[in-house]
Amino acid sequence: MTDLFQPYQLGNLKLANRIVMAPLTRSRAGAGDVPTPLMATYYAQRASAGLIISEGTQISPHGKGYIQTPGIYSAEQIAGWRLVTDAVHAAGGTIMAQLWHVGRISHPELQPDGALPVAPSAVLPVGQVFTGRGMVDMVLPRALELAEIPSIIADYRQAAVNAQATGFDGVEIHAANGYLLDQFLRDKTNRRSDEYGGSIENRARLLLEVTDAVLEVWEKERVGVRLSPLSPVNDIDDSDPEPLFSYVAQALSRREIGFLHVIEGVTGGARETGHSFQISRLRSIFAGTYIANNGYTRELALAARASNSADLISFGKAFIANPDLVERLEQDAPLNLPDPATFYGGAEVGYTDYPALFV
Ligand code: 8OZ
Repeated sequence: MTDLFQPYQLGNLKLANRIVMAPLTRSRAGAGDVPTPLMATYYAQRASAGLIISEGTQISPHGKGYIQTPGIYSAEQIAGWRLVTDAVHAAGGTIMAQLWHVGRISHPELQPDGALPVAPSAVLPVGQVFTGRGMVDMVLPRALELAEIPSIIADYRQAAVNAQATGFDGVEIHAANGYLLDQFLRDKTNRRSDEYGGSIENRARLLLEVTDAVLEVWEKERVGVRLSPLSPVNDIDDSDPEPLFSYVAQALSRREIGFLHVIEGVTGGARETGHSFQISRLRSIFAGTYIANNGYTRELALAARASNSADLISFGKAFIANPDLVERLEQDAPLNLPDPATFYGGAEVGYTDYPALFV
């Protein structure tokens, strides 16, 4: 008998099952990047997940890299998120906020006053962003001054305070997918020569200082970190990821944070990367709850529990198309297929209109 559909105790939070809704950018926030009542409906529809991680929510205006992503720094945004957390809780669910700063994965047209995106170093990302007038090339970012770093950490801390004020059940720090914290971790994007660059300890410093700042706000079981050690998305790479991410997992384990949420492979793509670093090593290094992500099927999730290679399993695209994913997996019912054309932007279509089986 699998325990995939049984409750799981995460610190003092009782999750209804071991299935997690992964963070999913949907670009449907309203003016001022404020969460809307429609977003509350969408999340509440998915409240049978043991745990929902919100879509990335930017901690400051500078942390934004896509149109219509929600923020968590203004009073209006906090009020908007309150609709979401209330709706999820009323439906019996648990939801944490994903705290996000995109760093260089942005564009002046998405930044306050047309500013340059910030990054650990002025390294041009190869790729394009959608600005509202179509896809445009990314630009050379501005390297953060050493003196600016405390204000970035303060923004994360304030976002953690705001998440608490908003009724979230915890927070996940987004340190994956080539965004700001990942840009500091990996040496393709971090060329700094101060105490935030160079050695593994130095490159991990910002993530660990951000984590410590968030731990001043939240009890440790309610804090998680998301990593994607071998994912190349957003033009990121590291010359030697195994010692880097082993160090990070160990440092986070020592802080006794609640969970590590790991994208095992290429984000949204292959689980196998051909790299010699076995990501499963992180599971043994990190003492807390391990959430596995990327390309999990019902069979893989059951196998992960049977072998105890993960405590919880998160699903992304399957949750877009199946509000009742947990019930469908439990009954081995067929799944609706997600429509990529409606992943980002728009309104109800492809968002809140995917049918549930039994309602
Ligand atoms: C897809 C589109 C926009 C953002 C990530 C927050 O990769 C994202 C994201 C994904 O983590």
